[in-house]
Amino acid sequence: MLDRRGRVALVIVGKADGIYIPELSRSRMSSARLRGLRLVHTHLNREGLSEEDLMDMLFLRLDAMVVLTVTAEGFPLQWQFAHLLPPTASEPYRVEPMRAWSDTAIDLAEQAQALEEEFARVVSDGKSSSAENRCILVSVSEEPRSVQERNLDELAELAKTAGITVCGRMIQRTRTVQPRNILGRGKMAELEVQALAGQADMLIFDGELLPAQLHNLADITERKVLDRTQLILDIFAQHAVTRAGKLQVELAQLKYMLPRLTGKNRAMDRLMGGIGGRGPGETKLEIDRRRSRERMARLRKELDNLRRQRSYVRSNRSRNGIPLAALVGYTNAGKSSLLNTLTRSEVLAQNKLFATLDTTTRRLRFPAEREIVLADTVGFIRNLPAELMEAFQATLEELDSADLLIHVADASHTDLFLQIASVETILDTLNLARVPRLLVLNKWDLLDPHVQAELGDALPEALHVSALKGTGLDTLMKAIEDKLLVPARD
Ligand SMILES: Nc1nc2c(ncn2[C@@H]2O[C@H](COP(=O)(O)OP(=O)(O)OP(=O)(O)O)[C@@H](O)[C@H]2O)c(=O)[nH]1
Ligand SMILES: [Mg+2]
Repeated sequence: MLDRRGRVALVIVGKADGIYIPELSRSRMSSARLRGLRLVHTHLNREGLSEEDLMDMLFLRLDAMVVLTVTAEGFPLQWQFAHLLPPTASEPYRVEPMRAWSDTAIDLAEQAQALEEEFARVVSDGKSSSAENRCILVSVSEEPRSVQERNLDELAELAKTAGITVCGRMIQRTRTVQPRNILGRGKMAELEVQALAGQADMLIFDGELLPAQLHNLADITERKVLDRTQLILDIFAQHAVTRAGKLQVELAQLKYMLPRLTGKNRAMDRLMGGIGGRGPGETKLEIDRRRSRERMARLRKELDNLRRQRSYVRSNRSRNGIPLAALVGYTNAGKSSLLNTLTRSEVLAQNKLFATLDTTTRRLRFPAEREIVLADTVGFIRNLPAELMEAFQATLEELDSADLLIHVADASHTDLFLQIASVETILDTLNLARVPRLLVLNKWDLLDPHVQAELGDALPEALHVSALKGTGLDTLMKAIEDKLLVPARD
């Protein structure tokens, strides 16, 4: 490896069929820069640059990849080089023709310099600022393409919520997802090219990567690799407000990290930090496994204490005989908005996923001096990561004592039925199927009349409201009253 001044930076001794390149310093890495190193190596046959060589150049962002071929006696024969091209070019790199070994009238350092200036110009022309996180979304699965597309739509929403700009997608459909290498090297190279073109510093995989998959990805690419679970955890970490919320998220993050903390791989440092190294509480995510376990035990204990306090509050309330209705539903369905509209409150409601993490309760008054307690809860999402499910068990336990679940769904969402089904599945897993339930189709204001009619037919028992416009609330109040207050009235 030679640096720009032609000094030897590293000597690597390999075998006839390959060399192992150690992890290189990342000091120069930014989307506008090359590595500042070129790799000059020999091929013991007469073949020029191989596919493998080009991929190494790509993954390591080398200034250039140079090969020298030799005769059977070991004398120099020909040489060839390749270099990356700026993101605006139609191809990721250029492979120059073979030259006689004595033809050295090319200044590779000068050329790398020029190329880097070109990179910098393209980057500053693009809308990306250096502080911004940019990602490529990746789906590798056995599901049909349409399902993968839909999953990536949701992943894109999650990325947006986490403050990450999506600049590309890649979908790979396979018969079986490999437990060690989620993508073949060829596909990885394609992904790297896309990332280069989009100046993405992050690759976000849909679903949950197995520890081995994550390690192997980190071995190949220098970009940050995340999966859906980590992304969701990161959003939760950003949004957690209360002590309990923060503890729960930290516990979930540790649970996710623990099996992945195995590698000696230096690349793991890069993976474990989450987006921009955000982690809640006191935890440094690089801490070792033993300390993680201790910390988890302490978190569990503290959460238990909080839970006991809460159940005390709960039993107090039930003694007063005030019924409890809980708003549940898919994230972003409009639960908080509905709580605000019904109770004239100002709970945070945002067009973001998981705006609400902590349960908030408000009194909701009915005519004739009657009232109930209305609770806003954390939103659900399909394939809720197991770590979160467990961590949020405590919050969701509140639902246990609910007398009524008001299932709020976003009627304007293309995945309405899927979202309703996911929520029902989650309620089942939480053993809440027995609690009386109302289905409320929210955002009714956004629908065309013919869609309204269709939905009316498809879900005849559902109520139609707009939390934003305040329509349908009388009917909803009446339905709540019927379910909760009528039996007591005589
Ligand atoms: N057009 C329209 N938009 C709505 C309606 N209700 C809520 N929204 C919007 O939908 C977005 C999400 O609303 P929230 O109330 O935060 O949803 P949530 O279910 O509490 O979401 P999380 O707490 O993030 O799970 C916000 O941008 C609201 O303004 C409605 O009836 N009509
Ligand atoms: Mg909310």
